Amino acid sequence: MIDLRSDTVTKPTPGMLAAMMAAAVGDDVYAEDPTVNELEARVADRFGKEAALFVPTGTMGNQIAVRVHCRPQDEVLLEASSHVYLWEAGAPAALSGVTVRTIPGRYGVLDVADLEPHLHPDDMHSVRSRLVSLENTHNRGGGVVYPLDKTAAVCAWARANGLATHLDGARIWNAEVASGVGPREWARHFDTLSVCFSKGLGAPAGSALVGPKDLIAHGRRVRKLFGGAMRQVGFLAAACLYAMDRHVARLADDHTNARLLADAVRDVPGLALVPPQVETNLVWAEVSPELGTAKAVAGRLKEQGVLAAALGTTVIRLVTHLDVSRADCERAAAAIRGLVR
Ligand code: TLP
Repeated sequence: MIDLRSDTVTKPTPGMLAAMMAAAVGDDVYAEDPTVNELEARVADRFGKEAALFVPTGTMGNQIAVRVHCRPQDEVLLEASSHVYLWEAGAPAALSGVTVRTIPGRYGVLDVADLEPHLHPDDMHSVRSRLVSLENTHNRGGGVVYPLDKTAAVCAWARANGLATHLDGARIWNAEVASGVGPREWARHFDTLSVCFSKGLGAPAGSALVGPKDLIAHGRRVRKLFGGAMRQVGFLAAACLYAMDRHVARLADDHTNARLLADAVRDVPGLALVPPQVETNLVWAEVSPELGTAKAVAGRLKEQGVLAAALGTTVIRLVTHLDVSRADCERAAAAIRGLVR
């Protein structure tokens, strides 16, 4: 099976497993795991921030950020299809007593003009606008790189209005490779960012929340509260370090392979790429009724040995990653073209 459901499905490479086996570990709740400590220091430095916190998942990284930036009765402004809202199980309300204002964007991207009308006045009747959360690359937006000038403009607007800023950077590595813009240049606009080692970088688990020392110290207490304080977790941190050192540049191959899949999608009447251009490793396609439901299309691809994700009734997603080769993607492209009866 060629598994294109997500870049989360990868298995550790032999080199990564060897690094995990060789990791020095200790109890991270005592801050005594040397490999976790090294990862936190290295990831903070990479993104030009003071501190970082190792967390099991991207969801936890994002939700710790919501918790440290906001108090109950506060509101987060975010794009309507952002992961923080769409795929984190209602966590801002459930875990932090925070409401979310979802604002439709263009493939996940918001401009200042989209946000401006949603800033609440400082009035006891109103929810308090507190945090702007962006996502780069934007998953449901089709893997688009959030343009740097728009990132800068939105974050400057937020700061000028007393709002904190957070980036869901689960796939910031893909944005770096696709844009040529480095990690510090992306990160410097935000107070905090979360990054995932378990997506395109291929680690089995692990994310980090990165930001100023005081917020990360607060985040450490929240991580305990959320049940994410782990013990000898250097085995996972070793995989993350290995991934960060060796698996970033190769994302360019995933992007090339995704474009190959996109070309096949373009050849199928009844499938429409959304957005029409593929910038990174995510290929989203709208399925028209003449071809059937998304589930039916995924089912037909599966018969040909290709796993696609049916995410909704009319949309499928194909994701390239470390565990699919060029040859696999060529086979998958042939299966996609085979959808034309
Ligand atoms: N995304 C997963 C699913 O949850 C949809 C996927 O297969 O793409 N931010 C972004 C932008 C993400 O895409 C994801 C995972 C997360 C955060 C959450 O990461 P985890 O799964 O580690 O909690």
